[in-house]
Amino acid sequence: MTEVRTACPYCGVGCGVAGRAGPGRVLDVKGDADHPANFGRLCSKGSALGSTVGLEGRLLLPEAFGQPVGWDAATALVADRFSRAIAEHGPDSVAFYVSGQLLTEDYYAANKLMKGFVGSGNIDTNSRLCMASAVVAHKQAFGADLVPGCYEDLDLADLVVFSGHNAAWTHPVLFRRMEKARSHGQQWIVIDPRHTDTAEGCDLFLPIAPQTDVRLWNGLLAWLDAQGAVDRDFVRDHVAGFDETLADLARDDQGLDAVARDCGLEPSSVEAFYVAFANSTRTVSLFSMGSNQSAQGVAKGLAVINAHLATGKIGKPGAAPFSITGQPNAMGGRESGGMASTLAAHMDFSEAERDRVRRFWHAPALTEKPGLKAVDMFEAVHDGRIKALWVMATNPAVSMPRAGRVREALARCPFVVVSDCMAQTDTLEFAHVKLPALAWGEKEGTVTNSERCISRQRALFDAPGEARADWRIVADVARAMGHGEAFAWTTPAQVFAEHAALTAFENDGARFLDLSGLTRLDEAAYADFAPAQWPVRTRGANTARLFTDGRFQTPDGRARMVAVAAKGPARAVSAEWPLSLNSGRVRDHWHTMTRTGLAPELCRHAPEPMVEVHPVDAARAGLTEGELAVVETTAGRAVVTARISERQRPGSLFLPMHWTDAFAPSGRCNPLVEADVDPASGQPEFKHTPARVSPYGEAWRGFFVAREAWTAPEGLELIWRRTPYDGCQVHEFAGQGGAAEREAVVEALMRHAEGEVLTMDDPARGALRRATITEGRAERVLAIVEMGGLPARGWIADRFLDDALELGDRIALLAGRSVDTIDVGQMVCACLKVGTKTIEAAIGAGARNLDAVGAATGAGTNCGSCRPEIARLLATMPNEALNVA
Ligand SMILES: Nc1nc2c(c(=O)[nH]1)N[C@H]1C(S)=C(S)[C@@H](COP(=O)(O)OP(=O)(O)OC[C@H]3O[C@@H](n4cnc5c(=O)[nH]c(N)nc54)[C@H](O)[C@@H]3O)O[C@H]1N2
Ligand SMILES: Nc1nc2c(c(=O)[nH]1)N[C@H]1C(S)=C(S)[C@@H](COP(=O)(O)OP(=O)(O)OC[C@H]3O[C@@H](n4cnc5c(=O)[nH]c(N)nc54)[C@H](O)[C@@H]3O)O[C@H]1N2
Ligand code: SF4
Ligand SMILES: [Mo]
Repeated sequence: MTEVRTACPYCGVGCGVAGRAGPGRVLDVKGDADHPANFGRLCSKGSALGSTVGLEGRLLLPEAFGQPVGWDAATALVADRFSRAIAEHGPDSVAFYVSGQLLTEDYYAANKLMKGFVGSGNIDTNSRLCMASAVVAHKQAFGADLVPGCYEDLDLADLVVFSGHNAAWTHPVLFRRMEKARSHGQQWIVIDPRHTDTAEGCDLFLPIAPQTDVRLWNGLLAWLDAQGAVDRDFVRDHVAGFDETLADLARDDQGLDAVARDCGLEPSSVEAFYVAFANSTRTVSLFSMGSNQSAQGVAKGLAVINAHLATGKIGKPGAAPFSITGQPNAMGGRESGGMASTLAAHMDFSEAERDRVRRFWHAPALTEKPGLKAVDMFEAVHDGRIKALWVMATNPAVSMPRAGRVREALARCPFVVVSDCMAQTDTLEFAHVKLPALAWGEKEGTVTNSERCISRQRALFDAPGEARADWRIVADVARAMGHGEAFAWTTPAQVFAEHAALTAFENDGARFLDLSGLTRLDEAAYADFAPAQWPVRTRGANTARLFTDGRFQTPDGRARMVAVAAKGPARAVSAEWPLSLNSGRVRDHWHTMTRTGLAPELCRHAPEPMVEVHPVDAARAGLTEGELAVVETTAGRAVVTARISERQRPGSLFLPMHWTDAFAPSGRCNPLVEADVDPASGQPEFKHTPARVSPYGEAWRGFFVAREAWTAPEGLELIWRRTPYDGCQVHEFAGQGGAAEREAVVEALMRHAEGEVLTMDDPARGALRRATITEGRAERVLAIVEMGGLPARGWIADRFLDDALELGDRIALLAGRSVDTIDVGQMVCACLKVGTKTIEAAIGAGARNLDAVGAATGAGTNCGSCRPEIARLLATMPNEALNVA
């Protein structure tokens, strides 16, 4: 097994991965010790990559209208239907919806085809849901979409402000880097309506009222000015718009009390934030989805940037406003022009820029204008303006706001093409043509991470079935549409070289995105390419920080401060919809679970969809911990488990975004989220929709363990969700009916059961138990109860790994776990598979701090994203002076 160095396909940290692949697609991964993003570390998701590379569930053949077809036929069909729509209805009648999980080469090919050869701007990416507001803020402030800082700044900073960023869960490896800096005195301030794991050990937590960040940051700017904490020299030499911005602020009361009141915070906390910001030269303000995913996302970004510009905390070691990217290649998409609102290579739609790109591409039909942004694009699909849509590497039926309406749009669209690696996603249900794409570990290309660092993804396995690289699928269709010469690449290195050449084309230093040093990478150099941060103006160059000389990409070289007004959320809460529905990520899942749902170890920490509710709101609604709750908004409804938590802000609910039809049909978040967008960026307000919550009122509950994934029995109104385990699937469900409904469930789930059937019923508790055993192996286990508890799932699920069940275990399948096993409890450390009970036992046995728990159990010693949770368990220990640092 030879070692291949590649990059992780999950988050925008962009960790280097060293993988050894063996026969049967066995894969061993570790962190690449030389990669500048992670220096050898990986988080739980990266560490579990080996569990996600099997061929189970893969789409391996092209399909058209439900039938497998060859690539030639599939390519010809797509080309023909797109060409016909363009001929009959014009170029704007077609669209591509793409993704930050494509490689830069894929993005480049798709963008070139749509904007240069189809002649429409209608290519947009799921980065519209993610980074669009930061992009617009960067362009307004810096003159282009430029990320000033780098990860080293996170090591060097004295103060890190997390503004709507749950780094402990979403960028775990960077979080570990900051934990190290923290042990040398770095301070953390967390601004988030929820007390996240990132907030767990911070110096100051600001539980901000939803959508009031602009007020808080504007208040900071006014306060800095009043205190004389502005860097006058920096502003004089490098910034425009300072006086106008300050004058604009003066129209409101920016006093601490007024700001604190509007943000729902204590004046003393607001002041502590302001003082810390003023006193620390080396400050990094990380802003993420709590900032971008807002109808005022651009203003939130600008308000952060304004404070940094006014104090000169930019372009210096340890000082930057830092928009952190979510997806592995959100940055590459922005660079290549994958957003409808940019043209290509950081050029837009001015006459001169269009002319330059037209000449470079020899484009016959360069688009004259930007295209439709994601939400508008799906509206245009819904009302019939778009006749042909090609979705690549994203799952909009799950991840778009108003997902119910997006599904309607997809169902109405005359021609839908979906390129994906998996055979079943919620979006593929609507595809007329399904195109099998190479997955991570099979594809070759480049990605750019949050710190502008370009890294190679390299193949570890041969291409399975008929799957092909996304760039090649696009290029083949382009050729079939008659654009042979412009799409004649035969390798990804050629595509990359062309992309690099476009960034360098007629670039006299005016455009910071400049890959001049990479235009001549030949196949061998591309194969060996080592990570580099752009601009890369000469071969081997690396640019860690931008703006170190105080020059920005504006005509006069000055950064712009832009006055931004504080506003409320797009929709106010009301008596009918009194709560603010927030949404986002859990620690171990990735988006729509098409990959992390394959790794049982990643399904333990948050096994099923839930809503987090503050105890006050729960009491008001009559909700009990662990019962099912109905969450409703004007857009839709979900039924999920109630998790009652002090860490939630009163008046707010939190629903994870991840669950899909495949795992929890009634637990999907996005049918509930309204599509209110920022007017400039088009990014939806995923973090706030007025909502209400109430008990579902289940009459009984049950679970069903089987070797395969089952869907809910037809014709019954069950709340159904599925959690993968090693060797089996655990299905949880509940109903509102009586004994007849329970009997019907037993009938449906035990139908055609073979082998020995064990039965144990307890009519007094409405309890029904069934287990089937074939040749000594557990095949199905069913437990239903009207009153009282259900047996622990973990032990039963583990029995599906046994080849010959012992007598005692057979009985215990029905009755619950046998006496001599220890239930490990809820999974805390996904990397080393350590549960709460094991950790509590270690604490009970004398482990008094994080390191001691790690030494005793292994928990928290790999990626560390569970360390805040272990710290919380430690903190529940009585009467001891604990050291959790
Ligand atoms: N485990 C995991 N990691 C991931 C991903 C994943 O799916 N799973 N996805 C990746 C992607 S694509 C992205 S974009 C990133 C996202 O990374 P993050 O932005 O860290 O993740 P989120 O959970 O979406 O949201 C962050 C926080 O914003 C808070 N928030 C909500 N409203 C407000 C508000 O009005 N003001 C403030 N200040 N905060 C608010 C939420 O409570 C939440 O804690 O994660 C990346 N990493
Ligand atoms: N409520 C709510 N909704 C949200 C968010 C939120 O915070 N709250 N966050 C938003 C954000 S920030 C994001 S980034 C989006 C993410 O949302 P999506 O992009 O819809 O989520 P994924 O599950 O990552 O979808 C990627 C799809 O591409 C497939 N795939 C993976 N690799 C490849 C490849 O190489 N080629 C091809 N062709 N296919 C591939 C996967 O199997 C999967 O089906 O969700 C957004 N939606
Ligand atoms: S932090 Fe985790 S998910 Fe993100 S790139 Fe690194 S290993 Fe992958
Ligand atoms: Mo994202």
